[in-house]
Amino acid sequence: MDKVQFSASNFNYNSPGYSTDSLKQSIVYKLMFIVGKHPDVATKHDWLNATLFAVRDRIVERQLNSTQAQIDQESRQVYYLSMEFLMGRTLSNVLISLDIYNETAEALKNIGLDIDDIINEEDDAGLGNGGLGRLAACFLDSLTTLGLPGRGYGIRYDYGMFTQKIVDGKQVEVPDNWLEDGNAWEFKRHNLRYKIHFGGRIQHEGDEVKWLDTEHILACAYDQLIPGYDINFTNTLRLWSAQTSKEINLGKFNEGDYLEAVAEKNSSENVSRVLYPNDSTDSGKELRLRQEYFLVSATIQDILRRHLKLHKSLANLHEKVAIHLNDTHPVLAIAELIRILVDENKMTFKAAWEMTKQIFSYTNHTLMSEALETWPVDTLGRILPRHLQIIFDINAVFLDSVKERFPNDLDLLRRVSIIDEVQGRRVRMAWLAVIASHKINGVSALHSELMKEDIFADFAKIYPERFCNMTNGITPRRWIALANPSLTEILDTRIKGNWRKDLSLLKQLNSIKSDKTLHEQLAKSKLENKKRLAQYISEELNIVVNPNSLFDVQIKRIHEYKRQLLNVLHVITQYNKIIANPDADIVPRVIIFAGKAASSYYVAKHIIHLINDVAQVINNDSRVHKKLKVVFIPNYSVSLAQMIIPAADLSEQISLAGTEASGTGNMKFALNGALTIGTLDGANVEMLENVGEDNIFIFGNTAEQVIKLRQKGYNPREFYENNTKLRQVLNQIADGTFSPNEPHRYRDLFDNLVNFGDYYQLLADYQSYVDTQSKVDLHFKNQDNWQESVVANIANMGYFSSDRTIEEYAKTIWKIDPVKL
Ligand code: B1N
Repeated sequence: MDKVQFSASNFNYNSPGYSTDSLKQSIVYKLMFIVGKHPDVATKHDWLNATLFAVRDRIVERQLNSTQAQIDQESRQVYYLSMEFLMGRTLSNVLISLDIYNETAEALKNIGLDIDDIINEEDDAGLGNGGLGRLAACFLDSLTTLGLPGRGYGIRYDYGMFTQKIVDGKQVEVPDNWLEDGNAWEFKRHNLRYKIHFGGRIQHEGDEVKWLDTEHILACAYDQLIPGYDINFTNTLRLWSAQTSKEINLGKFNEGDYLEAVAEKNSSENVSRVLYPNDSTDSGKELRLRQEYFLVSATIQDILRRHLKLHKSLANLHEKVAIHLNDTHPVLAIAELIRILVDENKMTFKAAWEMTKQIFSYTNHTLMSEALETWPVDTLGRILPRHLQIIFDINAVFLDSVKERFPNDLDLLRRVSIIDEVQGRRVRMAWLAVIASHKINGVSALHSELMKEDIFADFAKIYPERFCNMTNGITPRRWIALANPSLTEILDTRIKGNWRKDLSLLKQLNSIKSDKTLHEQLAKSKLENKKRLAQYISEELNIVVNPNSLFDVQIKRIHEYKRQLLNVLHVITQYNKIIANPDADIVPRVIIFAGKAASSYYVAKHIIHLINDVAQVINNDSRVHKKLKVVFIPNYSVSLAQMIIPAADLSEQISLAGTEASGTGNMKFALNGALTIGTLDGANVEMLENVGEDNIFIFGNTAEQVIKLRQKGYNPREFYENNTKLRQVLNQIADGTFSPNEPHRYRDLFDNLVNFGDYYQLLADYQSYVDTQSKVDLHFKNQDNWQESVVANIANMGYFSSDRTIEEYAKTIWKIDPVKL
């Protein structure tokens, strides 16, 4: 589109102000002239949208200035490609970033509205499954707060992560229509649309390759501004939405085939319809492959368009562009970049390949084989024939280089080939990512080590210099300043300097770790947060819990490797103990669970059912009244996490050692003053190093012991037979104690543990877990000691700020510098 020419001197406007009065004016103005409602008839949601519009106005100027600064400085940029961005709510976060929370609260109050009501009216942007998607969101916050130039690219799913309802104890999935009432935060970029091709065939014409007879759809850009904290800088999260390409439709329409035209419209727009609800597993569905290609094709086209606009040539692309792959999901970006460079820009394959290797980097988020993406050669060849060809070309060049360095090692070639010939010819996406990336990182120290010993062992020998570790982190803005106002107040009075921007400042607390007033303040803050949660539980679930009990919390996706079932074994053990000794001096506990199960994951759903059944029996047993309560909070989300985490005393991080790549919930809990009970898995290992062994409860086998046990032949039945209490608990699960109407309901779970190998070794870790839980009780009984540990946790967790993580990425992987403002 042509640019309009005008004289800058004619261009006058008033920047919107930040005072209560100015905010109030804007909000009412937006309500009337943008939302189109009179204040007398406006709903809460109308007011929310009006407030979002008003606040958005206040960062647009920053956005324009930030973009201009990047253009002027010709900054090298990072593009973070992710199928998931789990952003949660926007309004409250922006108010914190701009430091206008109080002014806005006052403005709304003057209008007659309560800010909490308006904030809570906002739907979470739930465009992610769990840790991987939330990490991407924390990273954008840190990138921008550090003034680093970058952009997130993802998909604007019409339906995010499903809403979880619990009906008769079972999970029921309900669509999450998060855009139903509009999304006032986004800018639709009407002029930014790219064609995305699928299918067709390849034709060779001399040296040239043509991809012909494809069908195509359009990707439309929607931008969300990402404000940095206390900095005049923003970045953008660009999300793609699928639209039917007009040409296809009109053709059909002219033939008068209205119904077919509409049907086709629906099917191609399906690409951005819904987020796949699998966490740490590969869905293997064709639509998912189309989604992945849709994201990367639009993104690569957009990156190249921008680069050409600024630099007029692609020769320096690798100097200006760093592309990061958040797991293998966007890995087709590699083939797409080569395709565009070679087929559309006439670069040689060799030149394009050399450039590509300098541009890409890749994060691996899991070692579990069921999560590693592979696509049948046939499927990939049918949907993306040219890309398959390019992948074969990459593989050939790579295998040649391996042959040269390791002659006569046929087995090595077979193992590192991108094409797996053993399981029916499949493309191994992780191999492609490793071969094309100059840096490959794991997400915790342990995970990064295991990565080199385990799935990428061969590659670690071929490319040792590529492998590194970037321990995950979380943003203190959302996870402390926003989620925990009372702790924020304590930190603001106790800490010199702004800990929101430099979380290592929390170390100052170490010098006052025995300060009794500090202990009292922390205990008071925790109790406040627990009361807030208790009220929510009572209103939503009609369960009364005592805020003075120990709040023992496990909230995360439901997955066998995370071992919610081990927690349940402890709950039942505790239940039996109270019944056996009614007068024993027991620390009252509320055990809180939350988390979604993938809709197709039977065992995980069954575990949710069991938790609810156990809760039903225990909560209605007057013998344990006041000493034990079990609560499953439905529909876990970012917003719920913001309420639950600050209310926790104990954080359950009990995955089988060697299975949880990092975890990030573990960090959020500790920073909010919960103590951790956990295995030596993922980032727990580094948390132990930071907070010290007196302030964390570690139990169970190490990753090494887990492997040894598996090798020597693990027999869970031995544990069942030799441990009376464990046997009792397992028998209760099997005999219907918690499902009297259907006594065999959980027989399969029992069999998995006792008779079918107990893959995640719950029984091996059971006794160690139960003993360690007793140590927790003992520690909790002495509140002075407990509070000292709380301080030690808060004080020494600064390392786990995502600002630190992003600084490391920026320096060692992306090679980007802050924009000068
Ligand atoms: O990524 C998080 C880690 O903290 C967690 O330990 C890890 O489990 C999580 C396929 C995944 N790994 N793999 C996934 C998600 C969706 C999907 O379709 C895999 N998520 C993780 C952040 O590093």
